[in-house]
Amino acid sequence: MPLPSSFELREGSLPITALTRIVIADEHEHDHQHDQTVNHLIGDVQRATGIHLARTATAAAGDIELRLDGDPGQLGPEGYALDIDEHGATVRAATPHGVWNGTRTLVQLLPHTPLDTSLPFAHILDRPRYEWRGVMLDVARHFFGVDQLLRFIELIARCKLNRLHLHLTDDQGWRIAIDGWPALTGVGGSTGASGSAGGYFTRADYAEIVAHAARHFITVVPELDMPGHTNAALASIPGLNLDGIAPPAYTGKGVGFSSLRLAAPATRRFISDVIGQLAADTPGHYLHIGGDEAHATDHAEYRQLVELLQHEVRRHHKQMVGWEEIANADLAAGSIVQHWLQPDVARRAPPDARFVMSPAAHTYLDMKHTPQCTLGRRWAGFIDVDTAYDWDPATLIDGIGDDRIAGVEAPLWTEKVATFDDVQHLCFPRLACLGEVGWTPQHLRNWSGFRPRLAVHAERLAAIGVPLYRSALLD
Ligand code: TNX
Repeated sequence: MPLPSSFELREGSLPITALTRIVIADEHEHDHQHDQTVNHLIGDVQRATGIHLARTATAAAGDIELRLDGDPGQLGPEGYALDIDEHGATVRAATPHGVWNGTRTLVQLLPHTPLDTSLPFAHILDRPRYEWRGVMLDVARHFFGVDQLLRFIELIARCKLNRLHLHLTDDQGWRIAIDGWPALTGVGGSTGASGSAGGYFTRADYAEIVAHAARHFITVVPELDMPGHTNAALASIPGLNLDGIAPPAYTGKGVGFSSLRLAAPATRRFISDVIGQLAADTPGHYLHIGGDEAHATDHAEYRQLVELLQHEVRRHHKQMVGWEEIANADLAAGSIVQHWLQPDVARRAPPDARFVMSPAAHTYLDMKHTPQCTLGRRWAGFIDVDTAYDWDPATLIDGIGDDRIAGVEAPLWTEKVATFDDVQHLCFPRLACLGEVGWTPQHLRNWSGFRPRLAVHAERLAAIGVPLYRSALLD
């Protein structure tokens, strides 16, 4: 999970014993990322088998070798080859990320039963369909803290997802401390949807999340939603309002009533400061500026504001990402448009823009699985695991095929999601469906082949205590 792009399983198996070692060549011993992958693998094998593997620099028969000498042309930045036979197991990739992906596959091949600690003979050559395989968590409507985010990162990594999009601000809350603007978190961070407690990340918290994500080869994509969805900022800073009067906090679940205004005295400095700090604190290439549902923003001013945001993002050498409505503005080359609802709006993007596909009817994790579910909403339809799986990103927008698609992402909006148990119930196992949509070639995917593999994946999640959704489709 997800299904590799090519593989062969053969008769026979390689025993993993207390004598098996993990081999990394001396010259890579100081590669920090590679080193973290080894430590992860040691921990995972120990959890699955009870055996603690030692590490060494020279391979002997039966060892597990991690090699960085893969062919970049064949494997790309994330691909790997995994060979398991009577001589041992070898993961070969061109990058540390590829080795990581290969070890994730290796761990899945362990039977996860205490009496059997062998790896089946296999030859796998694997690389993802898309470079962007993401999940979005809305920490603005309901706040979730650092510990919950660290756990979330570990769970999404199991689906070979590699982007964590954090929706950090909205009408109901502002969740990231910004130097020089203490009211953003002092006021805007103190509220949440439905009267929930609120909360926010300090810069150190954010750094901790980003670092944990990096250990799992996940890039954090932070979103500051502007110019709409800004009531929490407007309520914190009177100077963001034309009349200089801060509106009251908002704790409902409506959208489309708030807006930044170019003519308000603090707007330009605010935009420059919040983007500047987030760009400095974010090692990934992307900053998401929101841009959705700006129903309270005049059309011409919307374009000006998005273009100003784009200017700031580019000044800090980041790539701008925005919801599909940004296609109404004049987008620079390389912008990423996140499609969610209206293909006709998304396709206004210029020919050099690329797309992240988040079709609400297949990827919105705040939708109910079935009419019987108490948790979740209905507006985009019911999304059980088959619906989350059975769609092709290349058929959503006329004329937009894989050459223009960066990848896929599933958003979890949290107007009505109050606890981390609820987050997990809505995300799992649906995120495993998304993981395969983003990874596996379309012609190898079909629901009937996926179903039994998803059932095993769900059992493994349940075994580590994830309060996941039990779909009747997997019975
Ligand atoms: C639409 S999707 C929104 C969010 C809501 C969500 C609720 C998008 C870009 N905007 O503000 O939370 O619907 O499902």
